[in-house]
Amino acid sequence: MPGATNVQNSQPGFPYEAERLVLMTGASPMSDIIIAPKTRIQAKSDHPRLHKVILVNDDYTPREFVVTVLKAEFRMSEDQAQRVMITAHRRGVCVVAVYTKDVAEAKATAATEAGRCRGYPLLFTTEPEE
Ligand code: TYC
Repeated sequence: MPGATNVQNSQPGFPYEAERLVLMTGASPMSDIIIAPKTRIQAKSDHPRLHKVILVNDDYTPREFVVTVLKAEFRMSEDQAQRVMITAHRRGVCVVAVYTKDVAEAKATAATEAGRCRGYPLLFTTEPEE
């Protein structure tokens, strides 16, 4: 189209926002008006947000079982697992580790399931890091 302006940015994923962008391009007014919707294209980040796995305290799961699950599912040493368990026990929650979203969710589910298999209400949750 003669005189038209290309509103697409050549960089893929470039964050682009327009209220209502009107480009007048030629003699016939109606057909040459381009209205771009208000849009924001979010670039896929090179560093996707990491997600925390959080251990939640309860009154029933034995301490030693919590330690066993932490060692098995999160590859912690006895000492690390003891510290994380006792922090959750005292404060209510403790961050266990951070992973990509998929890995964090899979590990939290597997660790919660390990408790459930034994009839314990042991709970691991996930949340995105700031
Ligand atoms: N509070 C539990 C008890 O006294 C032990 C425990 C610690 C359970 C941490 C869960 O996330 C937890 N047996």
